[in-house]
Amino acid sequence: MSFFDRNRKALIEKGIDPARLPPGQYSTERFPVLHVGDVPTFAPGEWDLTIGGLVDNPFTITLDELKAMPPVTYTADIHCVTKWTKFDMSWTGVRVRDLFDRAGVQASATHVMEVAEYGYTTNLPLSDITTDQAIVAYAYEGEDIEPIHGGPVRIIVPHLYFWKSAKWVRRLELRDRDAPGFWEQNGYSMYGDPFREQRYTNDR
Ligand SMILES: Nc1nc2c(c(=O)[nH]1)N[C@H]1C(S)=C(S)[C@@H](COP(=O)(O)O)O[C@H]1N2
Ligand SMILES: [Mo]
Repeated sequence: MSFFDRNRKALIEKGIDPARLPPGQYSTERFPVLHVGDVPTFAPGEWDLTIGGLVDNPFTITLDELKAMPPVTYTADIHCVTKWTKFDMSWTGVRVRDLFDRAGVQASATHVMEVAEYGYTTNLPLSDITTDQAIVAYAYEGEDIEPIHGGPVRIIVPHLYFWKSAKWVRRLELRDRDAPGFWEQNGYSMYGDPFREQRYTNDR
């Protein structure tokens, strides 16, 4: 039996529905750290987030202002394209769609580019970042997100592979067409649905 088969079997023994594990993934209790480049440090008050592009009222929000908005907390399973899945991760933040409502999204907007510190980018359809669970997250398991995991603030879009959740996010840009972000320019899927195993550019 392969490592993956044993891992799936262990889930059943633990009473976890193995259907929660997407094809080609294994479950881990660890929280791996994955990113390109250095971990940025932000002085208190330095981090902010801009909502821009095809919106009527672009604005920039500080961490204090973000934390003053109505928060949501939920648990979700996170799937990384490097094949790890971690179940029941608890995230707290503000719905991206609440920020977009304040900005007034123009009718022509169809896609969003997440832009992070040091220029990491990732693209997704507008409808995927305006779900109930798509948040600008500032807490993990009730604590501030550690810098290595994207703190002070990262995106969480749990239904897509984790590279679609930018750490150290600084800008959300509304656009009228799709364009590849960092990993998407380097061979990864424009969409990235774990349950359809859309890892690479031509996976359908
Ligand atoms: N800014 C930034 N965000 C990023 C990345 C990155 O390199 N830079 N890597 C992505 C990838 S590939 C993954 S799997 C997750 C990893 O998040 P973690 O380190 O908290 O597990 O962050 C995503 N967000
Ligand atoms: Mo990843």
